[in-house]
Amino acid sequence: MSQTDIATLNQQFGLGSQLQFVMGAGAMPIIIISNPLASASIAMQGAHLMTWAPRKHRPVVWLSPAAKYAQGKSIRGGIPICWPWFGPHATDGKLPGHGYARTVPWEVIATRALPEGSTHLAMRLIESDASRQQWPHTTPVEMHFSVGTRLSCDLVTHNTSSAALTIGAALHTYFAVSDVGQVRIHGLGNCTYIDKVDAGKRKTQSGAIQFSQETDRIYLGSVADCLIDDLGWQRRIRVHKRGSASTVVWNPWVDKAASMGDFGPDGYRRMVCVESANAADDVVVLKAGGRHRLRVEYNVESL
Ligand code: TA6
Repeated sequence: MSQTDIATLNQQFGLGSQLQFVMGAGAMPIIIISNPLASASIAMQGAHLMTWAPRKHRPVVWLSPAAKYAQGKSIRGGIPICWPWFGPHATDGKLPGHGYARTVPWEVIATRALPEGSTHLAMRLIESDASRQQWPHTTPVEMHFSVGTRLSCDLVTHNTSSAALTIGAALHTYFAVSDVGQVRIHGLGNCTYIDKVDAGKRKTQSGAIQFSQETDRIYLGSVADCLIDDLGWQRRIRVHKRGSASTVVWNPWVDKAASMGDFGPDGYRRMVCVESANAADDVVVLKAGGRHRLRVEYNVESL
C-alpha cells in the first residue's frame, strides 16, 4: 500500500484526529484511534486490533514488544481473528493453524464517531484466489469494533452459499497483566475442558484458574462472563460474550514462548489469553443464508 493509498483512506474514512490511517512497521497500514474515552490501533491485515487502552487505565490488550510485522505473518498479541477454523485444519495439515483471516488484507467499510465519545470501525475480509483455495465457499466476514471505555468486537459471518457450513472461530485476545503468577480467572468453574498439554484429556474445572506452567485449555459450553483478576495491578478485566460457546485459556510459559521467538524475554509473564471461541465440540453449523455473530465486550473494573 502506498502513501497515496493512505491519503485516500484518510479522505474516505478518516475522522480527523479521532481515526487516522498511517503506514506502520513492515509497511503495514495501521488505523490509529484516539478519542476522549480510549486509544487503540488496528492493523488492516487481519483486522487485527493490536492495542486498546481506556483513558486512566494501563493497556488492557497485550502486544508483544518482539512482535514481527510482515505481510502474511500473524502479529503476536492483540486480538488475532481465528477463522474459519480454530487450531489445525481438520483435514489438511498444510493449511495455516487458526485459519487465514488474520493474515490476509481486510478493507474498511465504515467509520463513525459515536455520540457518547466512542469510535466505530467496520471492516470486511478481502477474498482472493489465495483465500478461495483455502476456503472455496462464499462466506463474507466482517469485524465491527466499538472503541471506548469498553471495547466491543463483533465477528459476523454470512453464509451466502447454498449449503450449510461448519465454522470454527475465536477472538484470540491477549490481555496485559502485571505478572501471570498474580492472575486468577473466574467464571469457568465446573466447565469441562480439553487439556491440550495433557494429551487432550477432558477434565472438569474446579474453582479459579491459576498459572504455574504451560496452560492450553478449551473450555466447552462456557457462556458466562470470565473475570481476569490481576492482584498485582488490583484490577479486574471482564470478558462478556454472546455467540461463543467455548473459552480458550492459554499461557505458553517459558519454553514454548522462547520457541515461538516473538514473545520477548519475559513476555509470557506479562500476558494471558482468554479467547472467546467456537471450537472443538462447539463449532457452528451455519445454514445456507444464515448469519452468525460472535460478540465480545471487555471492560476494566477495580478489584
Ligand atoms: O489458543 C491457544 C493456541 O491454540 C495455542 O495452542 C498456541 O498455538 C496459540 O494458540 C498461538 O498460536 P499461533 O498460531 O498464534 O502462534
